[in-house]
Amino acid sequence: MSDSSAESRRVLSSSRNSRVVDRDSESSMEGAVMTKSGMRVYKIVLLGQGGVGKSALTLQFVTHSFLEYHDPTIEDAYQQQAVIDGEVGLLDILDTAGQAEFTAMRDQYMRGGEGFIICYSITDRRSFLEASEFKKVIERVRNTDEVPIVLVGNKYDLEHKRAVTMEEGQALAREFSCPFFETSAALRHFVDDVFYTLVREIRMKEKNDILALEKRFKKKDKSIKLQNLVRKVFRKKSSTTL
Ligand SMILES: Nc1nc2c(ncn2[C@@H]2O[C@H](COP(=O)(O)OP(=O)(O)O)[C@@H](O)[C@H]2O)c(=O)[nH]1
Ligand SMILES: [Mg+2]
Repeated sequence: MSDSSAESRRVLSSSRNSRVVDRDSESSMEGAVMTKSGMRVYKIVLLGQGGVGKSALTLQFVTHSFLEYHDPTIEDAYQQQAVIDGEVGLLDILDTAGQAEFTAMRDQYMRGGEGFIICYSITDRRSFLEASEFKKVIERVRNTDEVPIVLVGNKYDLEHKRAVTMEEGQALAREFSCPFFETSAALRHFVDDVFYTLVREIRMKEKNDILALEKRFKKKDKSIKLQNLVRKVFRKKSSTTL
């Protein structure tokens, strides 16, 4: 691993209590975490059955290298700065190592995640079916289906072992209402696209949330103005009739 990649691969403790590398440099602003320098932190969680390539995708994105083996039981977080559509952001990526079953710890990081990458392997049908389970877990924990998600069918370089068609992946993504990529962590194909697309989805949701909030306030503002007007008219009427 090169010096620069070692630097960018800022491995965090797998204990959720000491989750952030530079705790002092981050502050929380209404859900959106910012660094002291004003950089937006995007909390991304990778989910999927063991062996589908979550760690390989994460490490390719962060260190630009492909590892033949990564301990499947290791759950780690990494931070990677990226300029996406001209806007800089710090991607805080949690590479999970668990099943879709509910645990208290999973509940905690599912709530903390702003966007999710659900991975399956195109060579493993079971991992494809499992993807739906992970989507259900997100919905259950977040109590909404409006969470930014990207669906990923990894290992597309292993075409000869394909067990899930691209059309099936696309259909599932339509069901999830989310973007879809077939990737190869081994060849570094569409790896950046997955992470960048998820950041775009998070940004889009944020904009929509703000617009909805503004609309609500405007409505409230309008109704207050109307109430005041009615009061004024009523006061005028009652003073003339006296
Ligand atoms: N051919 C190929 N192998 C991959 C790819 N991604 C991961 N692997 C291999 O699949 C195995 C499991 O990958 P890993 O990242 O540990 O899976 P995880 O359990 O989901 O984190 C490892 O042997 C990887 O080298 C890929 O895109 N193509
Ligand atoms: Mg792993």
